[in-house]
Order: sequence, then C-alpha cells, then structure tokens
Amino acid sequence: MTTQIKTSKPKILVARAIFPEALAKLEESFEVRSNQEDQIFTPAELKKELSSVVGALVTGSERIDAEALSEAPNLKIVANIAVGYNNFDIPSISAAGVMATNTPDVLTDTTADFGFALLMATARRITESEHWLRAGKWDKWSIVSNPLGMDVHHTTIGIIGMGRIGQGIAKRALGFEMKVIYHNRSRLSEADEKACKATYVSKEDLLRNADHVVLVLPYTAENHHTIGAKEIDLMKPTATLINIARGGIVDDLALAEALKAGKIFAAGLDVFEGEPKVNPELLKLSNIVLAPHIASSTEKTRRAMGDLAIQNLRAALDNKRPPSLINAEVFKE
Ligand code: 8YV
Repeated sequence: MTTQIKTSKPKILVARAIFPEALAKLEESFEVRSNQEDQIFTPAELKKELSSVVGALVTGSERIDAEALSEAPNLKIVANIAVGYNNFDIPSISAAGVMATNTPDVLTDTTADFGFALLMATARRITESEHWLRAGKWDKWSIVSNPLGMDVHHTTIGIIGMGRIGQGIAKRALGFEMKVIYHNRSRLSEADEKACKATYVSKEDLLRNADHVVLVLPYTAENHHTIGAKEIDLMKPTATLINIARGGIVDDLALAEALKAGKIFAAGLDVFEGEPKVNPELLKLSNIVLAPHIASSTEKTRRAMGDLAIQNLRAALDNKRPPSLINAEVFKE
C-alpha cells in the first residue's frame, strides 16, 4: 500500500494577466489564483483575493492600502510590476508587516527611449502630420503650409524628476547637443550632474528657460498638479510639455485650455488624470500627442518587469531579502 503525502503549495495571487510562460513557472511552486482574463478587481474583490494568499503580484491598477490588507493575516509581500508605486500606501503596508517591492532599473532605458520619442513626436508634430496626410490634405509640398514643428537639437531640455529615468533622458539629450537643466527634490551628486552635463535650477527657472519640459517625477500628494495654469504661464509659447510620470502631476484641464489658447506649442502625454479615461478636452486638440501609458511597453522590458517582480515575491516567501524592497527600514537585516 502506498501512502500519498499531500504537499500543499503556498497560495499566491497574480492580480493581472502575465506572460503565460511566467505563469506556468509560478504554478510549479505555488497554488496560483491567476487573472488571465485581466479584468481589474474592485477594491472589495481585491480584499477578498488577498485574504487567502501569502504573496501577491499586482500592478499600478491595484490599490494596496489598510482596507485592502484588513483581512489578509498571512500576506507577506505585495510585489508591484511597476517602478512607480503610488498605488501602495506604504505606511499601511508596513504597519501590516507586509513587504512592498517594485521593479526599478529593468525599465529605465526603455522608458527613457519612449520619453525621448514622445518629445520628438510632439515637437515635430508627427502624429498630427500623419492624421493630416491620411485626411487627404497633402495635395502639394509646401515650404509654408506643410506642418511646421519645433527643433529639438541644440535647444534646452528641462527635466523635472531626475531619477534613473530622468538621467537616462538627459543622456539621450546630449546626443542631440541639447542644454540640460533639471529640477529635483534633491540635487544630484557632482558626478551624476557631470555624467548628464545637467545644471540644477529652480522649478520656475526651468519652466521659464526650457524649450522642452519633460516630467518624470514620482506621484505623491505633494506633487499633485506640479504643472497647472500658473506653471504653464511661465513657459515659452514655443515650448512643449511631455508627461511620462503619472496622471495627476499635470492639471489636464488647465493644460487643455492652455493648448487651446496657444500658450505653449504642444504637449505629449503618456499618462492622464483618471486614466484610462482621458479628459475629452484633450481629445479635441491637434497640438498634442496621446499615448496609452506605454512608456515601459516593449515585450522584452515587460517580461523583465514581471521576472523581477517574481524574483521579489520568491525571495520574500523564502525568507530572503527581495532585491527591490521599498519598505526596507521595516525589515532590517
Ligand atoms: C507600468 C509604469 O507599466 O513602471 C511604472 O511605474 O508606469 C509602467 O511601467 C504600469 O504602471 C503598470 O503597472
């Protein structure tokens, strides 16, 4: 007679669809509650899902706060598949004794590439020109009436938020022989400033002097509407504004009004207040390039983000230190 030993695997939640190979690998070690249908859980559903698991892979769409964690006594880790973690209420997560992790570094270059692409598309009116062409308006080549853009090379780029991605954009800007000015919570080290040939300035000076303003700062309550009507008024009428940070950093309605009034030349937005909804006033404009939050979206990088999140989750469940632990001060070595 053979005795069957029942080994129970730890239960985890994968709150959104991930690449099938990554899911299959997880299923070898864990009992996985997956969500390959990719329907976003309501807060009540998320709370219920978290109540029975020891670890969870989540994205920016899942808000993890005291309420979400209130019935999850066994949860050890919430691993965000994103570098930004404004969906995490860190004090509440720490108070619940849960580790919080994110996915830095693996998306830096891909996101910096996109920031630069959006800047180029916005300054050179690429999507607007394509719509114009598709609408059959291109009946002749013309010096004066084909869409005229703004130069990028040899202009001044102003970067607000000079973390890893901001510095990546600055380095790309050097290839275009741009002058780099930046504003950040804290000034970079001399070595980092030198590597980016970047000059630290106040936010106001940056807005007054930059030809292209790029936003790459994390979203916090203090950063809400970092750019509103007052700030746009400081910008040059020829300037562009690029937001690859988070919705809420820019007052979208104020931006729409400023673009309509021609207060700045154009804007490029990858993130929106209340996304995936987009303020209808923005949709009416032609001097804007709109993207559906795709700055990190290459297959290679999205896979790497998932892999890093899984590495974080596995480490925490093996009682090891996750490589990108956010609330590290709570889990001293
Ligand atoms: C994510 C992002 O794709 O990493 C981030 O902070 O904004 C994107 O790379 C998105 O947040 C999904 O979680």
